[in-house]
Amino acid sequence: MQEGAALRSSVRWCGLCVALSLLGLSAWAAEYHVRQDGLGDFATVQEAIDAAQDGDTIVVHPGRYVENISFGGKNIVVSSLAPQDAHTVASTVIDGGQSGSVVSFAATEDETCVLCGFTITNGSSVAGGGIAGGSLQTAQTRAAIVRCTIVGNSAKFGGGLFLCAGRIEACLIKDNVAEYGGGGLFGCNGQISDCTVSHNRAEYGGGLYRCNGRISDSLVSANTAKFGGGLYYCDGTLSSCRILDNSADYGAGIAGGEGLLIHSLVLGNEARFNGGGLYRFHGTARNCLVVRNSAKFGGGLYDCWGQITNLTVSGNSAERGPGVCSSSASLMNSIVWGNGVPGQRQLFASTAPTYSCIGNWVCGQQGNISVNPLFVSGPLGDYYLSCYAAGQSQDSPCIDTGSGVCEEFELCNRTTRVDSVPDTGRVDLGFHYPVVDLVASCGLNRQQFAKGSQMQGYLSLTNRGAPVVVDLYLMIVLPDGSAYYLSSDGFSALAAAWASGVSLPKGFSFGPQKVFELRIPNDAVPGCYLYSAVLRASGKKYRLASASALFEVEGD
Ligand SMILES: [Ca+2]
Repeated sequence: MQEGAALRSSVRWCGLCVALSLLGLSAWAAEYHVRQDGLGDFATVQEAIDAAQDGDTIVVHPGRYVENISFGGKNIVVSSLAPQDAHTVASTVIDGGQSGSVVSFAATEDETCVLCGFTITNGSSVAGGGIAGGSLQTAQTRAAIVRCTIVGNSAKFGGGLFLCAGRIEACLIKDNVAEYGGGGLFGCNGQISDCTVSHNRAEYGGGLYRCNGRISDSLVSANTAKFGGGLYYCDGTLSSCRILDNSADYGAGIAGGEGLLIHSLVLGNEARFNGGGLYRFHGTARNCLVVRNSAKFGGGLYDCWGQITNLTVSGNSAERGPGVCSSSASLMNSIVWGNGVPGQRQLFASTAPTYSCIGNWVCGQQGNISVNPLFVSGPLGDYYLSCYAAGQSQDSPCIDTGSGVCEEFELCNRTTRVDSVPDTGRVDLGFHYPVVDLVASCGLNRQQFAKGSQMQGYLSLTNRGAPVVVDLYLMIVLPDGSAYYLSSDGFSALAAAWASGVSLPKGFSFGPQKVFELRIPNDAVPGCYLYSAVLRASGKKYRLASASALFEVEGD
C-alpha cells in the first residue's frame, strides 16, 4: 500500500514525460522493480533495462548498486522510489566503481526517456564520469535527468555530465572533476533549470563548459578552473542564475559567451589575473548584478564587448579597473559605483558608458551622472535604490534617469524599490529585483534612545500576490545576538509569534501603524539593537518576508 503510494508519487515527480509515455503505450507498458533483497523482478538496474521496452518503467528500491548502466537507446523511465524525497535520493545510489561512466546513453533516446531520483557517483571515464550522453561524432541524448545528485565523478571531459542535451532539472552536481573541460557539465545543450552546480573543478569551465541551451534558476557556486571558474563559453541564455564564489586565473564567474545573460547575480567570484565577474563576455547582458568580485585587472568586467544594459557593478576590486577594465561593451542604464578603493577610477581603458551613474567620473558623455546612487538593503539584497515613497529619506539620483521607458527593457514587472513597487515610466538605472509579493517594513519613532526613554515600534505589511496565511514574529535583537520576541504577554526570550494564522488576501495593506511601545530599561546594555519582523507562510509553500530597523541605546 505504502509502496503503491510512493510509486505513484515517484511517477508524478518524474514529470509530464512519464504521463505521456504511460498514456501512449499503456497497453504494452510494463513496470519492473529492482531490489537488492531478492523481492523485486531484478537485482541489478542493468538487468531491468535489458528486459525493458520503450514506454516501460523501472523502479529502483533504495540500496547501493555498484554497476555501470547503459540505456542503449531505450525510451524508458528509470526512477527511485520517491524522487522528491532527499533521503531516498541519497540512499538510492548507482556507484560506477571507478570503471567507466556510471550512466551511459546511446544518444538516440528522446524526451520520454527519464532518469529520476538517484545519486550517481564514483564514475571515472574519458568523457562523462557521471553521465555520458553521447559522443562528439554522434548525436546527443534527449533523455531527461531529474532530481539526481551527481557527485564525486571524474573524467577528462565532463566530470559530472557530458553531452546530455535533454532536460536537466533539480539536480545537484557537486565535487566532480574534469582534467580538461567541464568539471560539472560539458556540452549539455538542453534546458538546465533549478540545478546547483558547486565545488566542481576543471582546467576550462569549473562548473559548466560550452553548455549552449537555456540555463535558468540555477546556482553555480564555488567551482574552480584556470579559465572560467563558473561557466566557460556558454552561448545560450543564462536567466535568473546565481554565479557565486567561483575562482579562476581568468574569468572567475563567467568566461566568454555570446548569448543572453539576464536577471542574474554574479557575486564574490575571485580571479587571480583578469576578470573577476565577467571575462570576454560578448553577448547581451541585461539587468544583472555584478558585485563583490575581485581580480588583478577588471574586478567586475574584463575585456567584454556587446550590449549591456541595467547592470549594477559595485563593490568589486582590482589593481586596475575595479569596475570595468579593457572593455568596449556599450554600457547603458547602468551603475558602476563603489568599486575599488575610494577615489580609484571605476573604469580603465574602456568605452564610456551612456545614461549611467559612474563613480569618480569626469569624462561626460550622454546622460551620465556621478552622484551617489544611494543603495539601500531590501527583501532580496543590498542594491535597491533609496526612494522617498518607499520610506527612505530621499530619492536616489538613479530613479527615472535611464534612456527609454521600462517597457523597452521588460523591467516594468521588476523593481528598484524596497517596498517592491514595480518600475514605471522612464527606466531606473541599474539592477531591478524581482517583485516580492509579501513585503514587511519596520520603523521606530527614533534611531537613538536614552535609557528610560519611550520607544515606539511601527510595522507595515503588503501582499500583492496570492492570498496567504502567515505567522508574524516581531523581535528585538540585542547587541549580543540574542532575541526577545514580542507577544500579547510582552517580551519573551522564547520564540513566540506576535500573531498566528493571519489571512492576508491579495491586495492586503496594513500600516505603517504603531504595534508596540516600550520603555528602555535603565539597566539596558548600551549598543546597537535591531527591531525585526519576520513573516512565515503557514501553508505548504514556504514563503518568507522580513524587515528590520537598527537602533542604538545610548550609554550613560
Ligand atoms: Ca522609473
